[in-house]
Amino acid sequence: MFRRVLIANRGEIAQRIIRACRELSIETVAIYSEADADAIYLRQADETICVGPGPGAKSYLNIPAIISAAEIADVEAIVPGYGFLAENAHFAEVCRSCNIQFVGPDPETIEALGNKSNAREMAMRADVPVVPGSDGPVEDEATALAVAREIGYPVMIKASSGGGGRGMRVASNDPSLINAFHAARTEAENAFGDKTVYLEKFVENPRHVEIQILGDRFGNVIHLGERDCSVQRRHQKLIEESPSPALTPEMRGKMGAAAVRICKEANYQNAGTVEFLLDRNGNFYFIEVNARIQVEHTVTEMVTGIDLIHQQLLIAGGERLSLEQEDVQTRGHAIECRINAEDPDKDFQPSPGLVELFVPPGGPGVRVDSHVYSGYRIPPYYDSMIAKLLAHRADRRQAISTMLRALDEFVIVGPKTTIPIQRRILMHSDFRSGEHDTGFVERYSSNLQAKPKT
Ligand code: MV4
Repeated sequence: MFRRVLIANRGEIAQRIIRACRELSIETVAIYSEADADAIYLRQADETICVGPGPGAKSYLNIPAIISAAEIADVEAIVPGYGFLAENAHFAEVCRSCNIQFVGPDPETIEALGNKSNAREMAMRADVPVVPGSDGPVEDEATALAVAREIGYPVMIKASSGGGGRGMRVASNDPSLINAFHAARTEAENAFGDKTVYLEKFVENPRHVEIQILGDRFGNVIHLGERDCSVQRRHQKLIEESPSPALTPEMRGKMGAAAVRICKEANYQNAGTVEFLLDRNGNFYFIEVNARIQVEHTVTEMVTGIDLIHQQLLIAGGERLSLEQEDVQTRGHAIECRINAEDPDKDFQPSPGLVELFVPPGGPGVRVDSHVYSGYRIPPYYDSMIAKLLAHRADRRQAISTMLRALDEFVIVGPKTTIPIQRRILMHSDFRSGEHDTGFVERYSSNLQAKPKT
């Protein structure tokens, strides 16, 4: 196993990785920006190195500074967490050329899956259901029209280099498709430096269900069940849960097996997530692979009892998976609320600054992953998530009830947070019955706003 690793991240995930390393007796080197000098994870790491000023581009995305820190601190591996450099194939390649183990998939795999059109083709080769659409990229207007006529409107135009909701457009007829095709290409060229797009049939108000995967260096791949992430707003997840209230055991088995097949096709190593859309009729379709640990990995940890960061480190260290598919058993129901420093009544406008008081909930069935403390100042440069609150109970109804209790108990004085809207979502009949889809928050956003005081 590694003796010493560098953590190329900040906030709660840096702390999460340090906790896992401690348990495995791995020394940790934390990096930080000038804006994070008072971060709590710096006290938990064995060594700390400043890599630049506040803005992410100058610090947590600054490859030469991070690699220099890794060389100076003499680490064997770099753990990227999520965001920043976690899915940067070039960074993984630089790590390799410096003889530093990147704790994630190979650069080739990151690259292959980062191209969504290519990932779609890999899925088809692995006999994984994809949304009806183009065979690979669509290079011209005539081909786009021909594909649309074959699969039927509405269609979605997606940037190959997009993902996570960026670079997508819907078209409902020939003229709007011609328009959207050119607009999408221009937008993709500007955003990603790659104007390649592909076409899919548009699935209206799908559910978002994803499968957690682990793959080792010996070709073993297992799945750890699903997470339902249908409660989101503008592609920002607000609540995740496992198991999905929309899956039958039969669908779960099929989706898990499909996710394992595409990961084997991609020679996938380390922890990853295979994302699917689920339609009203119970059909599921592959959309993309996230080649990293995700924010919501904690939900899977709760129901499986498996520490995913331990697994990442063990796999990257060259160990064989100690678990077989049959060893993965889930217990009960877990829900996660992402507590963001945002004002849900002001269009989720970020609300950084001083946290005067921070008293997280506790008690039976509750887990809080957070880097925030009373007196902490939330820097304006990074994403606004300040805590992940999880409830784990025997069934969904009890998990909701424990989550509501924990949300009420949470004291955060200073910034505005998403706690009030999460409370209202958990009280909503569509959520409670498990019938919600990815359109839920936007559809009900007016009902989910705070009641004006009279
Ligand atoms: C779609 C779709 C409907 N039809 N593809 C958005 C994020 C990216 N991962 C894929 N996304 C979608 N792809 C087809 N063919 C609808 C979405 C989508 C969505 C997907 C998952 C979670 C939330 C979403 C919100 C809006 C749209």
